[in-house]
Amino acid sequence: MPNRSQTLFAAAKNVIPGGVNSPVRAFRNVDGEPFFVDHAEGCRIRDVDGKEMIDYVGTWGPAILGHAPAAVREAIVSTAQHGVSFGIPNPLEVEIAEKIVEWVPSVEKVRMVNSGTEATMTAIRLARGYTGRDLIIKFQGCYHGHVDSLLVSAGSGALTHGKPDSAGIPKDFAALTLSLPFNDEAAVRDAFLKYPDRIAAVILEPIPANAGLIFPRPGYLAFLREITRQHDSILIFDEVMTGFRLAKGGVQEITGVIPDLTAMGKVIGGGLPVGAFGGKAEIMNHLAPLGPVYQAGTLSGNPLAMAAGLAQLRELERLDGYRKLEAAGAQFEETTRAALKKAGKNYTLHRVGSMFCLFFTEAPIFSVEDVKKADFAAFNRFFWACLERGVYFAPSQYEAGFISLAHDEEAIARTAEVVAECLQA
Ligand code: KE4
Repeated sequence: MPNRSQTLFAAAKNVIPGGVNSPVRAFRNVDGEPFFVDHAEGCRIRDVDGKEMIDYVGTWGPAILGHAPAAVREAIVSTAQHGVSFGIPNPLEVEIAEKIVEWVPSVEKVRMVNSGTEATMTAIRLARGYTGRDLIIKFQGCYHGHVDSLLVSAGSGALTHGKPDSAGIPKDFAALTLSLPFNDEAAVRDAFLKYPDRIAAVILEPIPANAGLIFPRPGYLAFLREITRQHDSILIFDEVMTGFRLAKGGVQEITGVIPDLTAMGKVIGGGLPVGAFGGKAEIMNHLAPLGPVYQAGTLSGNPLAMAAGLAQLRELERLDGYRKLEAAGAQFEETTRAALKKAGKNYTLHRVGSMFCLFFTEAPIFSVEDVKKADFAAFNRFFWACLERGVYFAPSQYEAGFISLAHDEEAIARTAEVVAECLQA
């Protein structure tokens, strides 16, 4: 007898491609079928069959306070008394813009959009419009949303023109994107030597979290800052995942490496659809209606989304959130390392702040090529064994995990017990 999730998934597949509104949710990376959620609160979710789990996906990053925090719920409800959408400037847009400018070192001006994809897509267009150049450098293993010019992998050789990572992207379009290995300074140097004065921008996740969680080698971000400055190319940090998560000002605050433009999202929406991009006023002022680079959006600056995001940012400040997230992350790392030792596994664990990834390999991880060497079958067994015992990790070795302010010591201690049991799966 199928359970409710199975019945719902069968119905979903009749009317939604693959039964999901975003591919990773289909659990194909772990050779299974998804559960359907009924309720989410704090660090726990409950599926439609009543099974409760400790959640380390946190709707892929936004749930930094935990699910449905009271402050965010109340902000949405009270704002909705005034209206749901205006398409007219409203005070909340100014408040959140001022907060983002205050928190993020690179941001002098910011434009709100409705997803991280919109943020990176427009940052690329702005960089091309500002420089008058066409080529873009991205890095293998970095994901920036489903943007045509960024769904591109390395061509036959890293320095040849990129090839589409998806059907529907004209090869001539992909050819304008160079997809280079991450953490490889020589590859970037060669690209600028080969295409002097033609590279509009270099875009990267400063700590890639879409190929697990990969750390930049010491000096790598500063190198990218220097070489883009030398060549009058725009440095874009995609902090959709790391922004407002690892620190108020994201990785650029932690490292002191300040990009020209920053793409943002997730946390600043409090769970509602939001993205943003910002940077130097000199560059941002090239956007319509001031300048020649067009961008627009019906729901950009939507009052409910702005109120939810503002409430979330204010709570992070009020609760001294980043210090507490670091403490929770440290407890998670310590207890997970103890579980690995107990299980006799020397897997590579990367953790920074409240983000982590357990790689099912003992090899060091510096690039997505290293991640490809992981034991994916062992990861899949581990994923399902943990889910069975009430711990939900991201359904892919290529995804990062997220700890929230709602993950208390008891939940993290329970997780470590489950991890120790499941490492033998
Ligand atoms: P969205 O368009 O999904 O809001 O953001 C795209 C995006 C841009 N940049 C980075 C660094 C991102 O991680 C993302 C989206 N992250 C994925 C999780 N790996 C969203 C989950 C999904 O695709 O369903």
